[in-house]
Amino acid sequence: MLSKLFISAVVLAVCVAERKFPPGFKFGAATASYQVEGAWNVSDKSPSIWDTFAHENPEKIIDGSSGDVACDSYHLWETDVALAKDLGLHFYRFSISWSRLLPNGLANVVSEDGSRYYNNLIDGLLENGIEPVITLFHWDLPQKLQDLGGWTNPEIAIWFEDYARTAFELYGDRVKTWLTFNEPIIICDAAYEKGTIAPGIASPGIGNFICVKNLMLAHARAYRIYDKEFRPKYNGKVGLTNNHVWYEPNTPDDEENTELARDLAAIYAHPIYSKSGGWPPSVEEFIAKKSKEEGYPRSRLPSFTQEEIEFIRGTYDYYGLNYYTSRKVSSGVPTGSSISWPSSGSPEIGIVFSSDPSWTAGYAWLVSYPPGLRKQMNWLVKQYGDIEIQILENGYSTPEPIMYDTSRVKYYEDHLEQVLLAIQEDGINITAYTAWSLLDNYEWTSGYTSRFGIVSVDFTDPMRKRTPRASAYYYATVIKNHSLDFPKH
Ligand code: GBH
Repeated sequence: MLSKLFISAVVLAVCVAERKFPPGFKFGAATASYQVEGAWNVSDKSPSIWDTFAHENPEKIIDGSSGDVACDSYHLWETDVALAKDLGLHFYRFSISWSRLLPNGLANVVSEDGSRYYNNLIDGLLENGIEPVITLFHWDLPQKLQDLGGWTNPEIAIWFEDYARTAFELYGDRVKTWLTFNEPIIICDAAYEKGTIAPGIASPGIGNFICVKNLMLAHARAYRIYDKEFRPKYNGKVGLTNNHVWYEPNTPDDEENTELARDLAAIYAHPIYSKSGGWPPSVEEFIAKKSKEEGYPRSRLPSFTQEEIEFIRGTYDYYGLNYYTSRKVSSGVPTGSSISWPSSGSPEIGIVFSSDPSWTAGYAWLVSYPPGLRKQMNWLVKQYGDIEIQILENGYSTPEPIMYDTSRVKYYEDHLEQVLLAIQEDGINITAYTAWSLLDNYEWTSGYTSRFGIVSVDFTDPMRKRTPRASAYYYATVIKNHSLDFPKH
């Protein structure tokens, strides 16, 4: 009798649990300072490289716009908190504008206005039962530091450490999840490839590699001061989030290049997450050989000292993953659009990217291939072992501000299904999922022409009216049921 009961209970649990998320799994949504805050010159805030870039190069932004006002979240943050609460979000991921908090870039002056703004936002979230998750750097470097070389000046690791310490001191008592960097691949690779995004410097194969070395050291410094000075009293987690495009070979002949493309993207992960530390060996070898052939006296990829390798290795409490799209890899010389990312290929490796006919074309670069998310996570676990993965961005855009956004609902459902498969079938330790974005916002060089929000924003309205879309209701229902299965009405 008892065993019969037990068996039916198990059967029932399996059926019911099928599309249920594990207890404690967290759902959130994300934004970034330059994309939502506006108030670009309020009080003592100094300009960031995106203020400069958008103001000086309107022709490089599809609609010639800037983030001067954006969603005006600097003034309307309470509305954002209320929306997050209505959605039932467990956490809200936002970023600090470095030049709003430290107008001088360096940590000698902390802006009263800036520190009050983030204090209010953090307290407002906590009062509503929403965890604040903070990104320290989501691309808006203080212009003053760019004038000194930005990410190509090795001193930036120290500037960043001081900035991070300021933020940990101010907010560490209430903020338990920190990201040092959002998508280093965009900060270094995309930024230096063609000069089409801030800071607008084209230095492919050189600037990007200097940038990643300094960025790795900056990350490690921030992590280590957290470890030493803040973890004992605050006990939070520090990591960063990488954007991965899942690559698949076009033909069996493209297998080797495809793995090299994955490794090349992992120069932003390997120094931190691998057991050995340092650059991925395949990449180190490949760039050294190429540099030699090109007549350089040394590799274009700067080396680390053994001390640096050890200083960076292991500086993480979780793996942050931003996943949007996938590409097929074949040999060839990339050409094509200068403002799209992922671009048409990798000139470094000599490969071109394409989509697969079976993958769903979305708006611009955003081809939807949900299994790519699961495959990417399996690849990461194979590389770095049994790491905790937090999905810190995933989302879909449309060119029009439609409210009944069925394509976005489908994108979310299909990707969440892959998250469940990765947890249930592959046993991957995924603890969080984040929708990009809570709001329509300033989509970098696409300006306001690409809408990622589950909540729409009317950019013609001085009050920037926010209206939840169908996808917001869908996401709220998933969160409430903690499952992809729920009664439909
Ligand atoms: C993420 O980037 C970012 O974290 C977020 O800020 C962004 O809004 C979101 O995803 C959606 O794009 O000027 O050539 O880079 C993902 C990578 C970066 C791809 C911006 C599209 C615009 C073209 N995206 N990029 S480009």
